[in-house]
Order: sequence, then structure tokens, then C-alpha cells
Amino acid sequence: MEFNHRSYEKGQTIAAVATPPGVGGIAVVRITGDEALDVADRIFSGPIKKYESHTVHFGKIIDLDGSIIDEGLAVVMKNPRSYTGEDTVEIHCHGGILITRKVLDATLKAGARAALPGEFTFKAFQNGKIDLTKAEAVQEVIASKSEMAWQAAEHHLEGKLYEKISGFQKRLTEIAAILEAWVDFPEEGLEFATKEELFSDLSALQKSMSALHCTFYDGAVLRTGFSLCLIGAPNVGKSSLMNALTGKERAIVTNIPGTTRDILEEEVQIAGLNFRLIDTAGIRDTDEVIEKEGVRRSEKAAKEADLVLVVYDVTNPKHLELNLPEKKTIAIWNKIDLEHGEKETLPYSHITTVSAKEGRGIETLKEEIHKVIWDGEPPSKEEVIITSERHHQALGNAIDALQTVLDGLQTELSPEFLVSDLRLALKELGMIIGMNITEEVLSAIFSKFCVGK
Ligand SMILES: Nc1nc2c(ncn2[C@@H]2O[C@H](COP(=O)(O)OP(=O)(O)OP(=O)(O)O)[C@@H](O)[C@H]2O)c(=O)[nH]1
Ligand SMILES: [Mg+2]
Repeated sequence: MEFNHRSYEKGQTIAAVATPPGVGGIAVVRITGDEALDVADRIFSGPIKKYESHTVHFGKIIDLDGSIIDEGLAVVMKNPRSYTGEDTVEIHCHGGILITRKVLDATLKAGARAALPGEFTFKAFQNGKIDLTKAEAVQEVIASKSEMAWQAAEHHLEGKLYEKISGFQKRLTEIAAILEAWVDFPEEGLEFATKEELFSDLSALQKSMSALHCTFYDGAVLRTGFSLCLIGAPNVGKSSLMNALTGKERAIVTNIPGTTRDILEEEVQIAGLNFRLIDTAGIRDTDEVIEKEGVRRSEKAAKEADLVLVVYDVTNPKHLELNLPEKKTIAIWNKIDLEHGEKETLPYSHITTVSAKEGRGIETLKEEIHKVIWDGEPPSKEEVIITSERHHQALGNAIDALQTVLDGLQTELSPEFLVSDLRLALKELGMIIGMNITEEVLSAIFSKFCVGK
């Protein structure tokens, strides 16, 4: 469903199932808006409007024709102490698909409108309960698949990104005030600071902004996860390594070269990060049609992967001409549990040895994967990381605008121009936290949410 918040009016009463579809112990139907208490009152046996805020009551859930749908709990949260900032009632019913549907239908018949995707969070934003970075973080927290992604999103939810951005805004506003005084009284020149001081303050600020801007690479890794592709000659143990890394018997392993014919994928968590692990067909010259296609797909998968694990058999060290970028490749000598001769030199800087069969060296391999991905150091738990393309772009624009101001200061540009570029930078920063944001941007953000959040 297209989210069009123009159809939304402040205070309008909406309802949705807040729990995932399917059968469960309980399900929650959420009602919020100016009429939420009235709507809930019409479908609940107890006197909802008389209840104190933040209390829970047991009762019957009743359809408008008087028939009993279910029994359950009503949680009453009066404005402004609710998620949306408006009166809210949550009805906890039994978690059947049909019951939940009936309870929702009853709320709609009783006067609520079906909520649009993300509309509860949108209300929270509109009512000033949260800024836009927090609203977006709600979705990120829900979607996070790994410990580290969750951590970054949680920081945003706690308001750490908001604090950073509004800190930048505050310093920029102070500088803008000094420049504006200069515009108003040009003959008096810069009064409260020297040009050199302004320049150095602005460059320091721009540097802090750039440091945050750079975290987007880490943020992208956290958001989308990483793809790891296993590649190598037939029978070197790629599928065995896939199984060792996932801890499952996912791929078929045999001593027949050419066992894996197609691409196999499995999600795996390695040290708090989400990976898509891809096993491929062994690469060799072959005339066999299916295997040939498999080899073609392997080469394509390796090209597209974020990181390639190229596997070699120590008992049969044949080098493959693969042409892999050295920065995103880890070479792995497998089968070190077997008798083997001297290992030949491989043209890669990241090389590790394992026994997929016995699970030896797997931990070291995982560490190596992390080292290569984070280029040494992973981000610290406390670091605020940008994970959204929208934030990345706006911050980049603000940094560019500051560059124009810095250049202007050096070339003695007249202060009006400097102020106008500073204002531009401020506007971009404001957009990150939701000031002066366009309807299109809001629609784009909230339409990604699920209904009921
Ligand atoms: N001793 C020993 N044998 C291994 C090890 N890893 C794999 N093997 C054996 O090597 C053979 C091939 O393993 P696979 O994992 O199927 O190899 P692959 O690279 O996926 O092979 P293809 O799919 O045919 O390209 C099997 O018999 C495995 O049991 C290891 O670390 N030590
Ligand atoms: Mg295989």
C-alpha cells in the first residue's frame, strides 16, 4: 500500500494488528487517535473511558452486534504518554488469524480507520515524540539481522545521532550569527572573531562531520550484511568449509570432483555480523553442459561477492588463474590434517590454513574475515554510525556547502554569499532530523514500515 501522509490528519483514529501475521499465543490490536478510547469502549466489555492511564483490564471483546469475539486484555495509555502521543488502547486477544481479523474489523466498524504502513511512528514524529532519526531507527531496529546492526540502530533510537547532528547545527548557527552581523554592519568587519578563527572553527566542524560521514561504509555493511563467496578447483573442500562455517550439513560433500553444480546460499552470523555465504561449483575446464554452466556461475558469483574465499587443497596444490582483487580475497589452504608437502606461494596477502573436516583453523579464518572487512579495526560499540543513504547524502551536501564557505573565506567572498552557503549546510543537517522535510521524503521513509508500527 502506498503511504500518503496527506490522507493523514492529526488526531485521526487508526487501528492495526501490531503483531506479526500467523498463529501465536496472543495478538495485539492497537488503536490510537482522538477517538481511540471511544472506539475501544464500543468493542470492550469494561468502561474503557473510566480507566486510569497505563492500566491493564481483563474483559470481553464484543462486536458491534453484541456477539462476543474473544476475551482478553485492554491496555489504556492516555495522551501524551503513549508511543504516538495520542490516546492509545491496545487490545490483547488470542493469537489466531481469524480472531485477530475479527477484532480489527470490530475496531474499524466502531469508527477507526485502517492504519497505513508506519502510521503509528509517523504520528509519533508529527506529535514531536521523536525526531526523524529515531523514527527511522525504529524500522532499523526491527529489521536488524545481526548484533552489530542492532547496536547501531539502537544508538540512533537512543538519540545519539540526533545529538551529534544537533551539536553540529548549534555550532554552525553560532558561526552564522557572527557572519550575519558582518552582513548587517559590513564597515565594522568581523566583530566577534577573526577570519582566521572562523576558518579554523569551520574546518574543525567540517572534519567532525566528515568523520561521521565516513562511517557510512561500515553502516552499509551492517545494514545489508556481507556476501562471502567460496571458490576453487573441484574437490578442494569448498562445500565442507561452507558446512564448517555455518555449523550445518547444508551442502552435499562427496569425494567426487564436481559435486556442487549450482550456487548454494546460506545466511550465517560471524562475530555479530550477518553474512550471506555462497558455495559454488569447482572451477575447471569441462565439456559437460551442466558443470560448464556451474563454472560460469561460480566465476560470476566471485566477481559480485564482497569477499572471496579461494580454497586450495594442500595435498594437491594447483594454482588457479582467477584474477581476484587481492584486497577482497582470502586464500585458504584446506585439508591440513592430511600428509602434505611444501605449500607453494600464493599471490594473496591474506592466507590462512584450515581443516574443514576437523574444524581446525575455523576461528582464525573468522578473525581474518573480520580483519579484511573492517580493514583492521571494527567500529567500536560506542561509535555512532550512519546507516541510511538519506542521512549520508544530506550530510555530504552539508560538508560540500561548508567547503564553499571555507573557500569563500579564503578568497574574500562577500559575507552575504558565505551566509547563504552556511544556511544551506544548516538546512541539510535539519533534514536529517526531520526539519523542513518534504512530503515526498516522508512518504518514502514511512512507506517502508510495516502496518501496525
Ligand atoms: N581430510 C580432509 N578431507 C577433506 C577436508 N575438506 C574436505 N575434505 C574431503 O574432500 C572431498 C571434497 O570435499 P567437498 O567439500 O565436496 O569439496 P568441494 O570443493 O565442494 O568439491 P566440488 O563441489 O566437487 O567442487 C570430500 O571427500 C571431503 O570429505 C579436510 O579438511 N580434510
Ligand atoms: Mg562442493
